[in-house]
Amino acid sequence: MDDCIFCKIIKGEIPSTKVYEDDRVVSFHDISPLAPVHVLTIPKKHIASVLEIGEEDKELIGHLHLVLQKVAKQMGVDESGFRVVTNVGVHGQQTVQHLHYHLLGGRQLQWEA
Ligand code: D5M
Repeated sequence: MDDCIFCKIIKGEIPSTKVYEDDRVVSFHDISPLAPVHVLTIPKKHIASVLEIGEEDKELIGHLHLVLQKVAKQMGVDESGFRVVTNVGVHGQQTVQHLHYHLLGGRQLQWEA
């Protein structure tokens, strides 16, 4: 997607601080961190949101979850705990239309829906 900011990050057209990358997934620091650890993990395939995940993406999404595990360990929050969030649509306050999972941790989180 030409005008997708996360596709541009994948292509290296926009700088990011990557913490993990493989052939299918990339993880990088959120530009506006809400917690001491705030990493975004995205599929390299452009999928707009959870609503757009297809049957053909099941293996990719499973792999992405294993990457979330790796990133949590790498960032040192696996023992203390963390949160994984993916926002969808207007009420979900999704601002970037490329599927992304926020990994938040490094402090006690509160639940505010
Ligand atoms: O979250 C979108 C998130 O994407 C939000 O927390 C800011 C982050 N963001 C936006 N642009 C960048 C760049 N260039 N680098 C890193 N992080 C970025 P949402 O769930 O859609 O509200």
